[in-house]
Amino acid sequence: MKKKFCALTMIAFMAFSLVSVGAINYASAQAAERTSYSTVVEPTIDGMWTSDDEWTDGEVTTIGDVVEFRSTWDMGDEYVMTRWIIEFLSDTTDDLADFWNFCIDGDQSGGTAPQPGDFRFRIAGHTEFDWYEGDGTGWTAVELDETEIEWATSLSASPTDSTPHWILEFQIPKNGGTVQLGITWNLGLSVYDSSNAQLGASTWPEGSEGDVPDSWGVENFTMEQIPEGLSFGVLVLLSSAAVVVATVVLRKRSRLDKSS
Ligand SMILES: [Ca+2]
Ligand SMILES: [Ca+2]
Ligand SMILES: [Ca+2]
Repeated sequence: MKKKFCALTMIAFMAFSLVSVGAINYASAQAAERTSYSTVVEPTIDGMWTSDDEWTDGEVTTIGDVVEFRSTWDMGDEYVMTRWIIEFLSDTTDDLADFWNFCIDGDQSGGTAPQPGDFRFRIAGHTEFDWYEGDGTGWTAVELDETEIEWATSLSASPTDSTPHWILEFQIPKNGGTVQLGITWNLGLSVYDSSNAQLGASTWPEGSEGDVPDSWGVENFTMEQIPEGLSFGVLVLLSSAAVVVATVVLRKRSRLDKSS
């Protein structure tokens, strides 16, 4: 009788684990995708919200309450352009060791290490800019034409947060310039505030690693402009719901793991 009970418990546990793993994968896959909508207001790349409506055409993606970023895309004069604003809400201090890392896997080939054709740019101290390309095992610094990217940072207030914080704006051609970055990207973002070292680097997708393309998220793009209903509040609610689902499942799993 005891054996039968144990077997039934084991089967129930395995079934629940399968459901739980499925739920976690679903939740994290949802959290690791975003969409770039068509540009409505072409931004001025000056490292700040130049006008109140400058970035209301981009879907908001968050890293906790630390970072908010948006992107749009359009057919530029020569190339397909993507334009970005990344607001590092919790970094209000100018430190040499602060950094922004932006990793691009333009053919969505993934991998456990950066591959040739994967690119990363890194801005250290909000002023030093470097390009890197994957070499199959890590990142190698490469000289790319400086016109490849237009970027600017500033420590300024914005409609997102009236406390001055670091803001990065940039625009890159996706299918032109000195490298072909690719049209649909997997990407990884990490930012670091050296005045808040205990927080570590904040990454999108959360928990991703800059050196592991398999852990990066997907950026879809659409010809559509951002739907009016897709407001900031809706996005926050959706992402909060995903976190709650993942947390509940993880908690249930860990309780079961402990009891098994
Ligand atoms: Ca601007
Ligand atoms: Ca800082
Ligand atoms: Ca790749």
